[in-house]
Amino acid sequence: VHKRDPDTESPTLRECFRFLDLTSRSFSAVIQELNHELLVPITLFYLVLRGLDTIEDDMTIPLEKKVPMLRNFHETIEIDGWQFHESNEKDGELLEKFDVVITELKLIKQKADRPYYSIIKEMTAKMGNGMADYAENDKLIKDGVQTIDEYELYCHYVAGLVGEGLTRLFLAAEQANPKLGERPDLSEAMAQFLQKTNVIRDIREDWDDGRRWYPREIWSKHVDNWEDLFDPKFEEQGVNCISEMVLDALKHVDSCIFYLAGIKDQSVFNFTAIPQTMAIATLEAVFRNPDVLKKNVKITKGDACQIMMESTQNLFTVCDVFRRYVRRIHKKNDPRDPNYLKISVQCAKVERFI
Ligand code: PS7
Ligand code: MN
Ligand code: MN
Ligand code: MN
Ligand code: MN
Ligand code: MN
Repeated sequence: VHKRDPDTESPTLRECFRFLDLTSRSFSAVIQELNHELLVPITLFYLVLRGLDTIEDDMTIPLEKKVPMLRNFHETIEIDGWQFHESNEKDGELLEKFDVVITELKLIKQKADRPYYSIIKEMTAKMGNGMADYAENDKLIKDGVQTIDEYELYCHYVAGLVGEGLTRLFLAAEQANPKLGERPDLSEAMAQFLQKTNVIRDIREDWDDGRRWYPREIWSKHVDNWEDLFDPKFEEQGVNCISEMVLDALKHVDSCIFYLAGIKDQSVFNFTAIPQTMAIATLEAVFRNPDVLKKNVKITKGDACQIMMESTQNLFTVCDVFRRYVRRIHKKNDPRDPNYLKISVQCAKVERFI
């Protein structure tokens, strides 16, 4: 049962939900199940950031044009009727009809007595500037992300800020424990875990687009040249590199569980828990899997369905999912992997903790 009520929705809002379905592989269903208070603000937050990401991802927009577009996007969302017809990305249609999002944003700015609009605008400004820094950086050194710190800063811009914004929306709606407001590190961990999983899984797709987010500090321990990761001759090194990236992502798991303990509303719990459990299952699917270096690896429909059911109950059932997939990673761990011991210790820690 959707919490939406298409009969009373304005045509522009209905169009926004159509765009949500069109542009979101993983978030559309969980967003549409959100409670009445947060449904529209979070839908609009998603569409604004999806628009921004479509600009970031479009490698056909020259940097001289892309960088100011990213930096100004929080102002652009206030221009009545604004549209963009020059994107070659798969989600380009959203930008072509972006005026409908702007119309609905204006309505929540006026209607809501809560600061939803200003949270969306502030997070958009920060994310756009962060994306622009990395886009420019790439031009200067043309060599991708260097250190783990740099990698985590990028994940902060494109996901940590989403986590901060979402937590502020939940708090403004009084649907999360106010203590979460005093623990920005927990929101950040939730976001780092999702973004790192996305980066690990998308290695091939991103590289085919001419981008790389794995930090040199990690991949250079396994191969001399980035391209070698995709050479079948170096398959074992590639798999070991992915292992080290997975190990790095697993350090956020404990904090994610703490965060979820602070959510009051069931629909917000489902919305925050499902992406996390899908992420741990994705990490298991990519772990020691050479296919990641060739194509996009996905979890099976059956697994996704089971995870969905377990993630819409309570924290105990969510912990069961985490424990199950961490056990599988632990079992798949290979003594020939240079990080064998560290991975084993990290898995054991999570298995005990949760
Ligand atoms: C507002 C729900 C809940 C504390 C578009 C949700 C792309 C992984 O680019 O689409 O296709 O590979 O697979 C989402 C923390 C952000 C982080 C970030 C906004 C959770 C623009 C998700 C979604 C914080 C930058 C989408 C970070 O993956 O990526 C809303 C708490 C957008 C969240 C991007 C990535 C999200 C991402 P792609 P995907
Ligand atoms: Mn992007
Ligand atoms: Mn993207
Ligand atoms: Mn057009
Ligand atoms: Mn990606
Ligand atoms: Mn994707």
